[in-house]
Amino acid sequence: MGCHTVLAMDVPDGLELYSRMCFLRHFEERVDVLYRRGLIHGPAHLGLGQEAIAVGAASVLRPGDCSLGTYRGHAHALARGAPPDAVLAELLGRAGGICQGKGGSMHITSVEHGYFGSYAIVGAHLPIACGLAWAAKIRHTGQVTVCFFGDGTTNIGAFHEAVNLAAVWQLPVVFVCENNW
Ligand SMILES: Cc1ncc(C[n+]2csc(CCOP(=O)(O)OP(=O)(O)O)c2C)c(N)n1
Repeated sequence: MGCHTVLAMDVPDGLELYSRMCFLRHFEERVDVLYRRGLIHGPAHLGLGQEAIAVGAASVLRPGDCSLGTYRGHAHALARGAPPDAVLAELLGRAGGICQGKGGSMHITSVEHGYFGSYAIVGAHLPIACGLAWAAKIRHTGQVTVCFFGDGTTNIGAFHEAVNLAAVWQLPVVFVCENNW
């Protein structure tokens, strides 16, 4: 798929984007309430204040494109179209959760929606993003991979290896640093 196709795609208007951001904000606020009540199994890392990154990036991704996030990944999964009830069920450890209740907050994944996972290990997903991008390149699929990471990732070896590989192999991957410091 050529660059012109991306530019011609139907990007939602500002009101729609704002509405999606508000949804993510309310979702995270409700998760916070549930966590404080002791109903969430394991940790729950919220993305409060980072909604625009998830919504903005997802708004220009096509259905076949790939994205990956950190353990702070609820919004990224939802922004790609993962069903909110299944994400919430996952946080509650229920069998109907998006990972059958076995992954929890830090491992929200929905390959079906192009979201190739949230990763608890800082920096672990950057080489995986390179792998997805490499597969797209050698198969000439035109898919783009977007990999979100926190600023704390930049002192991890895998970060340096991944960005170097991406540059040397000219991979169709975009690394997005969410600096919430
Ligand atoms: C390889 C590895 N080392 C250490 C940790 C422990 N750890 C969990 S969160 C975190 C800080 C990450 O900061 P940042 O990437 O800026 O993300 P933020 O939580 O601020 O969104 C660390 C060091 C980890 N999960 N993985």
